[in-house]
Amino acid sequence: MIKRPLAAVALTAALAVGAAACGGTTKNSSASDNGGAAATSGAKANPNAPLKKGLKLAFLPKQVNNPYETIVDKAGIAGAKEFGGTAKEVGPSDASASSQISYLNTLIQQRQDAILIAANDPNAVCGPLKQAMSRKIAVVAYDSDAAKECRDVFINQASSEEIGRSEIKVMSDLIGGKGKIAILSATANATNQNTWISFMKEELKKPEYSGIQLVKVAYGDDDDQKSFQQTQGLLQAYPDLKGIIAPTTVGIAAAARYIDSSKYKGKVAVSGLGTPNQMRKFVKDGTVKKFELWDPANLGYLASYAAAALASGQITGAQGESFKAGKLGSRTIGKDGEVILGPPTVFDSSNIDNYHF
Ligand code: RAM
Repeated sequence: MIKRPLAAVALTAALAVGAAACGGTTKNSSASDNGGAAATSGAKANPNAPLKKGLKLAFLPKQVNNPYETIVDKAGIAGAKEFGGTAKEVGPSDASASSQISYLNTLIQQRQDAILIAANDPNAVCGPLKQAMSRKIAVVAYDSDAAKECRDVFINQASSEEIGRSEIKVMSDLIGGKGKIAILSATANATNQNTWISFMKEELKKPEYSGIQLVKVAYGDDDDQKSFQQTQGLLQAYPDLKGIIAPTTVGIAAAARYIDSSKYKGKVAVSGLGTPNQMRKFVKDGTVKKFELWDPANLGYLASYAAAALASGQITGAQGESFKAGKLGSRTIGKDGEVILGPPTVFDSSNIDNYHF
């Protein structure tokens, strides 16, 4: 299971600050409590402002043909209906660094009230995002962050540190704390995967993992075929590999499919982040014992409400501000404009049939 104390401490601290913000204080934030432009421009939040009707929201995922992103955005679009807004999803079919820029330019021209982006690269999208903010378009990063100064808030699926560290813990359990492992990531620029991987590397420094050797980080670019081939390549280069961590739903499904039909089945552990629907078959046939994820639908829903709160002036993105996120209740903005959805769930054969996404 995921260790909780860190999140609990962070949450308690955030709630304490949030309570102050709810008491009617408006907050002029400084660069130290949030890099978001609205927050740093001195705009004032009005926690009692009603959500505006008819808000236009646009979701720009890493790529549109990724089942994970589809779940997130669909739920975000449904969420917008609850507060009388309209939302749509537009985006590229590949997750390369620059693939989102032309979409951003169009959304700015269309004068959307909010742009929600899962950034393929934290910096490549910065220019157009800053332009959007200068035109009073709220910018919400979700799933994969943009550079802090280029968005108002970041809706993170779970604590990045907890995700990274727990991936190592899970893999260590699966391989008995010994052997070579590799990481099969998404794209080389993805903010979310790179942050998780840096925490995985940190975790690996602990003495209890001294028997584990990370031999390679490979990139499948969140492309099914490329991820499959990269898995094959890893096993060719390291036939004695003991485990693959794929912190991407596309990567883990492709890695599991390769291992399932190869001579490495039962010898190489596959873990990481996956959707229960894509992983069910591999859990049932024993290829995958354990993996993790959060509820992607709740991520999109939370992002939608954050966008509406920003576009309505309820929040500016400053640390300590709170907003109501429909069925998810009140949420408070933490350090660096980050809002955390909650701890991930660990799936295995005992619980996977309780989840259908
Ligand atoms: C893939 C994407 C996404 C990530 C999930 C876990 O679908 O890379 O950004 O959050 O995996």
